Amino acid sequence: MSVGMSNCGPLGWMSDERGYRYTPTHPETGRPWPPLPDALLQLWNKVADYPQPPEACLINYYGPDAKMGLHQDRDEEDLAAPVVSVSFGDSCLFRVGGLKRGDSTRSFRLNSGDVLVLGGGARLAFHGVDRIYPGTSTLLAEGGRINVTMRRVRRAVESRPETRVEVCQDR
Ligand SMILES: O=C(O)CCC(=O)C(=O)O
Repeated sequence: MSVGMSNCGPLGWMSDERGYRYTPTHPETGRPWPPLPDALLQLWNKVADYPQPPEACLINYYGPDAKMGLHQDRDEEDLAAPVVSVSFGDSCLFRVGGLKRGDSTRSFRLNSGDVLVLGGGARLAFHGVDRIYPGTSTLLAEGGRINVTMRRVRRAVESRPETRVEVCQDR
C-alpha cells in the first residue's frame, strides 16, 4: 500500500492478512490509540450534524507518488453518521463518484486546511485520491500530504424515553 496509516481515537482502522477491521489497540504495541485531539472533536461538532462524537480517526500519509484507489468507506455499522476529513500539506486531486463503482466521477483539488464531509446520500459514495501535487505546501517539513478521516463506527445505543409513572390524586 502506498499510503502510510495510523489512527487516533477509541478505535483504529487497520488491515492485515485477516482483512480490514477496527481495533481499540495498536496491533504491534497493544496500546490504545492516542485520543482524538480536541480541535478535531470541535470540528466534528461543527460540521457533522450528528449527536455522537467520532470513534475513529484514520491518519493517512501520502508521499509524492502515493494515491488511493476508488473505494467506499463501508466497514462501519453506523452509516447515518457522515465521514469528515481534513487535508494538511500538499494538495491532491480528489475524485468522488456515485454509489456504484462504474458511476461517473468528478475530481477537484483538496488543499491544506480543506474539510470534506461525505454524508447523507453521499456517505457511501466511491472516492479516492488520484495524485499528490508535490511542493504545493510548506506545512510539512518533509513534504507530502496528511489526511485525517473521522468516522463513527458502532451504532449508537438507541435512547429510550425513561419509563415514568406519575400519579396525582386528590385525597
Ligand atoms: O485522503 C483522502 O482525502 C481520502 C482518504 C480516504 O478515502 C480513506 O481513508 O478512506
